[in-house]
Amino acid sequence: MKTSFRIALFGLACAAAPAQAVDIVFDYRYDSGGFFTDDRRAVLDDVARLFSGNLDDTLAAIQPTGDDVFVARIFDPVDPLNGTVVVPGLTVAADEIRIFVGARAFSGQTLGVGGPGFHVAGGSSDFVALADGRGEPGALASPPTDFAPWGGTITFGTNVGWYADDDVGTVENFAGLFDLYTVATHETAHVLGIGTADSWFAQVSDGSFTGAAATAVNDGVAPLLRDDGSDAHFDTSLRAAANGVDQVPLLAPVIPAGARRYMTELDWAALRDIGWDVASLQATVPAPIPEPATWGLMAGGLLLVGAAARRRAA
Ligand SMILES: [Ca+2]
Ligand SMILES: [Ca+2]
Ligand SMILES: [Zn+2]
Repeated sequence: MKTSFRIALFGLACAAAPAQAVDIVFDYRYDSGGFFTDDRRAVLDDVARLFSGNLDDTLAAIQPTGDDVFVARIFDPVDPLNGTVVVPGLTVAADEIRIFVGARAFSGQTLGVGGPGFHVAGGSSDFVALADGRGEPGALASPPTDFAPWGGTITFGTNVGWYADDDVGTVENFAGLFDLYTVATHETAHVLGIGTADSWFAQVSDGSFTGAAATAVNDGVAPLLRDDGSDAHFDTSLRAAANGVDQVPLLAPVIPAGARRYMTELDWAALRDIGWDVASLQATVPAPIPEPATWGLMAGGLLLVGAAARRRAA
């Protein structure tokens, strides 16, 4: 009788936790100013679930043993334009991408700054290759065709008003505020390599991004990049579909107040071009987590199974 109980439990676990490959983890240890209140962390959870649910890559763990050494360094989450810090003793689980977040008052109109971290690895050549490429051979190719970071940094500006949406599947009026979901999604895409990875810059030519998937989505024309010397963003003249609606690409450099923007097909296509295993070009919000009513049903079913098992045992 216990056997049937265990099978029921296993089925429940499968239903509740669909398999996902990449696991984005936001890390708040550098949030010295207390910027990340519960409602803001909930928005970042949505951003993590959006990318975790749509990127199917398998990334090796970085767990140095013996003579192997891994030292992770990041832009300082509370002062990213002026310094870097070492993350003491960081190790990285399989499929994990750890993003350290912070906040500070930027001069001017900066909403956020984001990018991948760095590292120094030493020891066996196998371990160094694993730290550099996490088992993705294209990340070690020349030129690189993939990108497999261990994580990075995002810093949000504190001199603007933020909107923390408790349901990113709906858009309401938040005039005058900046949308945390929009900006956090934009900056996470930078951590994942748009405008930052070698596999991105390997496909930049004459002010355009020449990746095949992005070009196909952009009506066969290599999408134009913002002409500011960084080649890190799409041009604001571009339009691409998000939820079937035309939108400026999320990875354009300007996000107005009061506006929600999603990852468009062009933004996802660019991630695919730089090496990510993107499941869908149409993802805009994360899949819903089970409603409390659903959980109640599941718990009820579980209790019934348990009761049946006990009865039979008796
Ligand atoms: Ca909403
Ligand atoms: Ca990959
Ligand atoms: Zn940007």
